[in-house]
Amino acid sequence: MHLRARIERLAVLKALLPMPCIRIEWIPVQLVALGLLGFDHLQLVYQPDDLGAASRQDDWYVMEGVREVGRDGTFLGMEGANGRTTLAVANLAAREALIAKIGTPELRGSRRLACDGAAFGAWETMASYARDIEEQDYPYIAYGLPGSPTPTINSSSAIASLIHYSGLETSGRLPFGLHMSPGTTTLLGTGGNDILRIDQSFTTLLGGRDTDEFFGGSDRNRVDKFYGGEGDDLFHWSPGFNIVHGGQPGLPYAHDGLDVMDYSGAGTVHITFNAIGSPTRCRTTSWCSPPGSTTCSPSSASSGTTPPTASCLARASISSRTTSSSIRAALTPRKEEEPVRRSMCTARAS
Ligand SMILES: [Ca+2]
Ligand SMILES: [Ca+2]
Ligand SMILES: [Ca+2]
Repeated sequence: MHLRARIERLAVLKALLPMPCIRIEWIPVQLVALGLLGFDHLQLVYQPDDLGAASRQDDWYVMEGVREVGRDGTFLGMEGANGRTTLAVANLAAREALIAKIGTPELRGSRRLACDGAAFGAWETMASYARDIEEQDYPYIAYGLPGSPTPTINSSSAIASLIHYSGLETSGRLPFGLHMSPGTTTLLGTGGNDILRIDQSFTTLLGGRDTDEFFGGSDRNRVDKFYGGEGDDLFHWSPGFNIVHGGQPGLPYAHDGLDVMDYSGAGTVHITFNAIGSPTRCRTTSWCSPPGSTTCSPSSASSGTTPPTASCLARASISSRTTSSSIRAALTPRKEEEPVRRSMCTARAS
């Protein structure tokens, strides 16, 4: 047999072999009892082989973010984080009863993200990160307005984060027929040290536990949001109006850590305090001493009423650059037993 004929035959045989696939799908939220705002709910499924798709969905594995109501609040949980939960088990139904509950893959706009020998490894990686997200106790926030201090943290955020960590080249593929599903631009950090960057895919970054470092984007017209979570986190300034929170919504201030805002190279930085918030919760190290150096010294220059109870620490390096930046740091209360109220520090570099 000629070489070319052999190659063509091998290609045909390969096409006939069952290949594992990772798919992304959507389900209207009313079907998963979320009942919030009419958004669609994303899920990832692992199809052990790509043959007989519609009839064998009972055995497909599923991973999805879920809304968990606990005594201390509402949190983002992960269903199927073991990587071996089937659609039948997750939905407590099989065959026709399962179709009646969640429809067929076609009705869910099922779309392949990966369909090759690497799919299993990518799925295992996703499951590992799903367990990490499950342990983070991120607050579940169905929708936060783009310019508000509130992030969107929902099931779509979990799915987008898992795809990011899997390393799959998905080019932002979403299920066919998806309606509204906010949260896909939120990246959830891990329980370890993370270096997180704003890019074309993510405009909201959450560090979670441990020491995390954040880098912003260059688009001045977009509001980027950063939330350090627990631990001592470091934020680098970036152009435009951004929201920087050393902790995250609902996190007791005592768990926040000592977070640092680095304005090196930003130009002149002006820091003001929100008169509505309690000024006793903000101390700002705002001015470099002497000007032009990168050494910061404690100051209460902005309001004259700022006792030294550290919550946001800004490093300002005065240079000849004229880049402007406006950054708001929303801070949660220091005392754990206090209700969640924010005091604000607003920093403007010009
Ligand atoms: Ca982290
Ligand atoms: Ca952190
Ligand atoms: Ca922190």
